[in-house]
Amino acid sequence: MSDFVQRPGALEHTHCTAEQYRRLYQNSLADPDRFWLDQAGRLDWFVAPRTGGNWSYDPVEIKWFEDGTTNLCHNAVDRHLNARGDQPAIIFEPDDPASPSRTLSYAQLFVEVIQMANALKAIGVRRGDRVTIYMPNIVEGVTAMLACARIGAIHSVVFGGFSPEALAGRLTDCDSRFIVTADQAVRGTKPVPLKANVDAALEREGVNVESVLVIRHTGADITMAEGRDHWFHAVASDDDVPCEPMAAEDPLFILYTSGSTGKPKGVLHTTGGYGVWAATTFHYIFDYRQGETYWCTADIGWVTGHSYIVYGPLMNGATSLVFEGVPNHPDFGRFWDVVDKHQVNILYTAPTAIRALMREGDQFVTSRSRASLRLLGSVGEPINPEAWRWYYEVVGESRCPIIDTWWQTETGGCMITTLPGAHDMKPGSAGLPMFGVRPELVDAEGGVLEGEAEGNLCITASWPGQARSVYGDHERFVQTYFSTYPGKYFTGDGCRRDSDGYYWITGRVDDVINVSGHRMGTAEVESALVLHDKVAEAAVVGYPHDIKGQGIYCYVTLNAGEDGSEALEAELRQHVRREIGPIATPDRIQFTDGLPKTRSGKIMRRILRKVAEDDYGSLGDTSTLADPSLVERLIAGRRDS
Ligand code: 6R9
Repeated sequence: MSDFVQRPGALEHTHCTAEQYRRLYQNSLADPDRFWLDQAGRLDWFVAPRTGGNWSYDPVEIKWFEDGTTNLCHNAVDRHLNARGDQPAIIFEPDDPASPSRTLSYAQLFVEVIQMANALKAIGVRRGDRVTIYMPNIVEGVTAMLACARIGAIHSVVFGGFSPEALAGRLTDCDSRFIVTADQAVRGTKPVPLKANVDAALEREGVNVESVLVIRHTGADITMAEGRDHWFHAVASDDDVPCEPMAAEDPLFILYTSGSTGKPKGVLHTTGGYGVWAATTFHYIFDYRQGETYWCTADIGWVTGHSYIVYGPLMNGATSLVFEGVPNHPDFGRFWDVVDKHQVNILYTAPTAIRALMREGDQFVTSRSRASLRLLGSVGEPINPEAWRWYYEVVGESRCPIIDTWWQTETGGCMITTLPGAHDMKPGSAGLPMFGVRPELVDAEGGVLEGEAEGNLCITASWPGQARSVYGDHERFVQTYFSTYPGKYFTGDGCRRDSDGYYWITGRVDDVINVSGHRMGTAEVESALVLHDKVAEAAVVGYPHDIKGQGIYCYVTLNAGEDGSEALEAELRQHVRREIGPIATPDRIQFTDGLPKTRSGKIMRRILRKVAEDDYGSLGDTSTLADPSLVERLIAGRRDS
């Protein structure tokens, strides 16, 4: 097919040819239990599992390897001590390029994980407790996750860019009594007052935190509450802390993510299946070779950081680079400086970063060597072919394969991607299903579409890395993912399959928007807006944005007597940042005297999306609107704004 970009010939996959992929994929569908029990051999187990999958989508109950016991901290750290104790496990590159970077061998990582585990125990954490990690992207964030896994506590990492309000919601939802945080974060020289945010969150009603563990990172002045707050360095010790034997289905972590309705959901992942999925996908998809340096630019606050900064690479004994900074500080060449400085071989980043760097011109890239790069990855949102080509030709000089990995917080790890050096690529297409993944395209009525088709993407059989539930609300899990198309997991994404069987993700088909690779429920932004005392009603939609992929477009109606001024617009922007965090800052706010509703009062978002997109030719049927004349006023308002 003409749209193929052939894999660069010199870089054959070391473990898997296209033919082997076909065979393994077929095996994984023909006998999933046998296939996954084989793959489970990638991990050390206290008790090796003899059962593969035991799952049902109706009723929804998902288990993998249920008779096995293991510990993922052991698999990520301890098991490497004999064979590669002196090899680098983590390279830390700080925000400020003038500050020294740090390299931790597996032996040193072990020591720091033990210290963190002792600190957690000292502040009262026990097996099964939820521990909220609200940290910069630094080594201690990683060791906090691993220390939780070690002692059998459940980590809930909350991205350091979230507001006190958002943090409080995530603390109460899982009744977390412990927080690990730092005095401050810095991103591109901008300080983020993490500890002060924690203090503010703890004032909120319903928050029930006993102890806060504080890492001294920038040395900023902070207040410590006697009896509640503990400096890490004051309570850490080197006492031996053994790895708790965890049943495969014991929870490993909760990670909050946005859906189309209501507040964020605590997606729950368990130990054995998630571990096998993260280890296996990392092995095949990144084709890691011993001695290489691998860099995933995500933050540990997102699932990509969980699976592909921490668990996947470390379980494979890789060297994983942890970057605290941002792509544009001190200038737009920072990524390539880091690549050269640490001789990075594998780079995994997001389309939003690629587009932002592309816009600044090639000289930031070509002025750096990048000779070490061997493989490039993309994740988080659809990558437009133009950005793909730039990544491929300019960054990778047409010698590095690109993997465009489609997956979700709920899937635990990559689900659709080409294998580097094994498959030809198509710019804009994620590619082929991973082992064990059965994608299906369905139409709006649930009819299954065969062959070349476009529809809603479902997965029809469970895989080990699948989320098990929504923490504390299994019914919500069932409703959200298994009720639209009974008997199938519905991803929320639209997708096309071409005549070569390649999958092209077209984006969310629900009320989730993807802003710079961050998932956001439009309902979350709406709830934040209506909390403002001048706002009567709000409707939020996504619209195409050059850099962010999607921008946040807000339609706002005001209470009687209020006027939509520029000052109020700025105030509402600030208000949303305060309520959720900077990632939710509205790009455009349009004041309107009404929202387009049907006579039964349902907001017709289709119309709002079209107006936000500046696309008036295809507004569709507006006759069912209670006030059809409103559409003209919305369009006029869009043009004025
Ligand atoms: C890993 C992660 C999940 C949503 C997902 C989809 C979008 C992620 C993508 C992609 C097209 C890719 N998405 N990777 N779309 N191509 N390679 O991002 O998880 O934060 O839960 O977001 O992101 O829309 O449904 P999460």
